[in-house]
Amino acid sequence: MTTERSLVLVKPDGFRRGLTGEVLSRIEAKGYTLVALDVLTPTREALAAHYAEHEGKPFYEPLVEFMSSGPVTAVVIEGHDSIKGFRSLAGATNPTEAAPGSIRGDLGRDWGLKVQENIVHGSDSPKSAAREIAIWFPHLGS
Ligand code: IDP
Ligand code: MG
Repeated sequence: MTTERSLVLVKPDGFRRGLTGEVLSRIEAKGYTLVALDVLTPTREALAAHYAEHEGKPFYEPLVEFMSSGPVTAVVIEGHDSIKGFRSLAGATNPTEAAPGSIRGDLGRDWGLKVQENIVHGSDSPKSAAREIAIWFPHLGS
């Protein structure tokens, strides 16, 4: 059996709305293991590294503003195919289109803002996961 790690963030909207436990519960109910967990308000520097691929896009500044607006819960999860599995639990980026049953589909909505507040982040590939885990949990070797 191979294991795989993914970096999950419960974003500031999820924290403010009291949905952190609900997200963690869905991760555990799915069968993934929690490897590390931290509650913190992200710095703009950490977010610039985390979201480097989006620099220059129209939603980039609103995204960094939103993500630094309050506490997030950063989590490393583990399990076979957990990167794809968590993306499936999370649902589509746009919460209006995210399927019911998914975190974003069940718990998220469009608030008419410049950035989609969609409750969670999940790594999109093994390469992204290794890069992101090093940003949020530098003590964890990948
Ligand atoms: P993902 O979180 O589903 O992987 P990405 O394309 O990596 O989506 O975008 C990162 C985050 O930026 C999204 O989760 C969402 O909060 C925000 N975002 C992405 N695309 C848009 C957009 O077109 N308008 C507003 N916000 C967006
Ligand atoms: Mg992404």
